[in-house]
Amino acid sequence: MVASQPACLKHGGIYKGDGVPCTATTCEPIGQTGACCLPNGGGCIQSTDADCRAVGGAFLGPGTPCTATTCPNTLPEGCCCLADGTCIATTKLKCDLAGGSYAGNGVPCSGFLKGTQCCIGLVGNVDGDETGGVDISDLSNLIDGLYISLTPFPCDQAADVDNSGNIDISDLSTLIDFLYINFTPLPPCL
Ligand SMILES: [Ca+2]
Ligand SMILES: [Ca+2]
Repeated sequence: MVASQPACLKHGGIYKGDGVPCTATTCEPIGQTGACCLPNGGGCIQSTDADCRAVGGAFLGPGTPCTATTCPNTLPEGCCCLADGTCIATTKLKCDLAGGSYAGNGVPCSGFLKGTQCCIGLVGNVDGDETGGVDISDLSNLIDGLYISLTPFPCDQAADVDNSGNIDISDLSTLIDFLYINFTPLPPCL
């Protein structure tokens, strides 16, 4: 609507300038989402103009879609597990924006991980047995997966015993410490 600047601000509006006419595109609906190109080639998310600017992105306009070619993504991807338990391959930035837990660049979402929260309660059930118990069979499974057969773990989150984001010798020492040395309790699943 056309109004004076004080009248506009009084009603919480955004004053576009003296003499600027109202056309179909003058005023964008406040809070409407559209495509947002993330900085540094981070790809596209759907967000409001304000949220997009808050992360340094470029807002393409309300109602614009994110397609495969809307904004190029040149950043590495890895598995991101969301609060609802679904795991998707995406970038760390997008994962952080979605409040997810990023497993690391290049870490795949295994078939077991995808769509399920495979690590429930505490980490350490490396062999993924249904009881969830942590014992010597989890230790041998971890050694086997790390150094012998290199078989993928049924649940990477559970095998990341120190919650560091990757699976390596420090998970082995953490598990040995828990089972046989200091019995330090294992951390909760991320
Ligand atoms: Ca087990
Ligand atoms: Ca680890």
